[in-house]
Amino acid sequence: MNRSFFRFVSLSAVGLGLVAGTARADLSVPIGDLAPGESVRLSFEVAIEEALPPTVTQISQQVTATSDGGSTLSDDPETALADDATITPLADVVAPRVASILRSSPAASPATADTLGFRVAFDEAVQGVDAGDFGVSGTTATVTTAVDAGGNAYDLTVTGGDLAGLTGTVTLGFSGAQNIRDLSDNALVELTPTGANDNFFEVANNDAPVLTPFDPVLPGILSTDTATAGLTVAAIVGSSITDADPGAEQGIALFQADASHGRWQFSIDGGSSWNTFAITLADGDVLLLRAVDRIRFVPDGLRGDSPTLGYVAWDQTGATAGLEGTRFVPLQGSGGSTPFSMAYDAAHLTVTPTVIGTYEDWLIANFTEAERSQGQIVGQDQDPDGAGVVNLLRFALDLPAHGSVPPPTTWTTVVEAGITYPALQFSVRRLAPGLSYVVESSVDLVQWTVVSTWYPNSEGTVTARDAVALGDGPRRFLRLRVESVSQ
Ligand SMILES: [Ca+2]
Ligand SMILES: [Ca+2]
Ligand SMILES: [Ca+2]
Ligand SMILES: [Ca+2]
Repeated sequence: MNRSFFRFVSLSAVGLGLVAGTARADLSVPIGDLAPGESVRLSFEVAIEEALPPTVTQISQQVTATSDGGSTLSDDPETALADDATITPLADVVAPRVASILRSSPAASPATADTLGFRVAFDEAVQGVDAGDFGVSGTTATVTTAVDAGGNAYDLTVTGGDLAGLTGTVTLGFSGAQNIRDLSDNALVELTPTGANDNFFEVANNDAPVLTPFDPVLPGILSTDTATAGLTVAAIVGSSITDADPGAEQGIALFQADASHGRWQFSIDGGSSWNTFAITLADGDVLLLRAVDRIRFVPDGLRGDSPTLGYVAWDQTGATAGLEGTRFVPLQGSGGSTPFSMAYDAAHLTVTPTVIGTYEDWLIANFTEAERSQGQIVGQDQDPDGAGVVNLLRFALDLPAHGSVPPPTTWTTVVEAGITYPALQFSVRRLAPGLSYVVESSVDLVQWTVVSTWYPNSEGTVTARDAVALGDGPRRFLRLRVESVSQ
């Protein structure tokens, strides 16, 4: 077997004695274990320094192991050397190799560290090693330092970029610009380690976003505002979301978006195209939207509404990155290193009806959302202002919703076929399903008889005459009763 063998041997180290004209040297060169019959070739380059001009003689010896543990030299061992000759080894022609890549700080993966350390070892002394010889993937962090650790090994530090907020895999490799070479200038070509290759970390460095709920109230719209530009998520959440990670992205994960008289839509292309969606808590999944994405409510064109949006904060990290506009099923945990905040918030929108058709619409048009949540204020039989007129009458007779009101009915007379009747005149709603107006008469204020029943009409007023002509019979009383059947 022939083995390449290179070793620097200084003349003094091997005690080469020189005499004029002829030099003999006894070289003791460790060559490892040779089995009997194996051989190894020793090659030296001999520089004759004092000759003019200098001459160089190559000395090459074939050493063959013998059965008694000794060796024989198969080539002529004697070569003439000039006085004061020095011997230098032949150039190293073997490229260096990567011996191993190991995790050094922290020592194991997965990890939660903002700075990662690798130790890269080579099989021989190398030169030209610096941070620029390496690169990492899976992160925008970089190899910032490469420190000689001795033993042909270097300690690399990976830090910066998104690493402090990253949940994912960070893998170390060599950069295309690496120019590592051994001490004889043989370039590092083969980049796969001959030994261990622990060249990656799984990191869970993301800090979940933190949402501080503030019950945002969105700018109100009319029931005819069916093609608005909506709002960006950023405009909805304001400054309610923070994130400990550098350069963190913002977004929301909607878990509730409901409405009674219209539909929610979102756009992930700045409002060029809109997608209708509905989410309720029971769905158990979320719709992911970035800060730049838009949300709008499309009313049914007629009726008022109080639609709401429920959401947690979403930092767009990990497996959810790039999933804006899609359902992420399911929402797997929140807080910790997840992309979702622990806290949730609810945004409220009021759609004011342009035609009041129902008692609910009338409430929306005249009471705040906070007031509408209190039955003692907005109940049909409530009189929150103490004006002697309950809400249902204010609604049915188209009276002001607040404060004192004029008498809701007025006396008049109606002449039919030459006969004059007393009559009640009052306002009615133009459109109010379920609402009716009943005029009743009595002679004793105890027994009441229905005279006529009326419904909302396009005129907005009703003149209801009595059944008995003016001046006939005993004194009579008329009254108006409003009935409401919820729709
Ligand atoms: Ca080499
Ligand atoms: Ca370099
Ligand atoms: Ca972090
Ligand atoms: Ca984060």
